Order: sequence, then C-alpha cells, then structure tokens
Amino acid sequence: MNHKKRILLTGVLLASAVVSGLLTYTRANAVPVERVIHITAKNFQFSPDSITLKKGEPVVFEISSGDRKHGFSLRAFGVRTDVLPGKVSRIRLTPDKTGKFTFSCDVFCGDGHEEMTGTVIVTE
Ligand SMILES: [Cu+2]
Repeated sequence: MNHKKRILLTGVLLASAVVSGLLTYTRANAVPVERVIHITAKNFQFSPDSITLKKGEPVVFEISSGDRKHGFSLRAFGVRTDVLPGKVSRIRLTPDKTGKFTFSCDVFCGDGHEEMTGTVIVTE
C-alpha cells in the first residue's frame, strides 16, 4: 500500500468513527418523545375530565381555555399553570407514582369554579 492510499484509508476510517460516534451521542441524548394531551377548560369543566397516564411515561398537557381565564393545578405532582384564552399553556410531567389524583381550576372563574375538577389516573 503506498503512502497516499494509506492516508486516504486512515481518513475514511476516522470519518466513519466520527459519524458513528455522533449517531450514538445523538441517540443517547435524544429528548424522549412526550405524549401530548390536549385539555380544554370551559364553562367550569375540563375536557377531558379523566386522563389516564402511565408511570414513567413523559407527557405534556397542552391546556387552552374556551372562555375566560382559568387555572390548572395538579397538586399531587406540584404543577400548575394559568390557562388564558387564545393561548396554549404547557405542563410537562413524568408521573413517578401510581394512583388517582385530582386536578382543579385554581383561578376563581365564577359560580361553578369550586366544581371545576378532573382526575388523573396513573397506572403501572
Ligand atoms: Cu376556576
């Protein structure tokens, strides 16, 4: 093998090592795919008002309002957000426990506010 061929071969080997290294790195650092759950707050109700999640599965709640300002609070997981008309509020969550948990509106929105609740069920 002459000198030029050896250099070329070395170059090709190095390049493929870099590419495979990059691929491995990208895979290891990829952001986990989150399940998107759309929730609408309107007229003192959340829709859906029952959401089933899997423990350890990352999800993002995309919450919007169909009328006025509301809140979304899932106290068992220490998360909440304001929910404003014309805007999508996001909450990212990876449930680390199983059970039945209540979420509720925590921004006073009118006469039906106190009953504005829903349930998150986390299964194994
Ligand atoms: Cu409310």
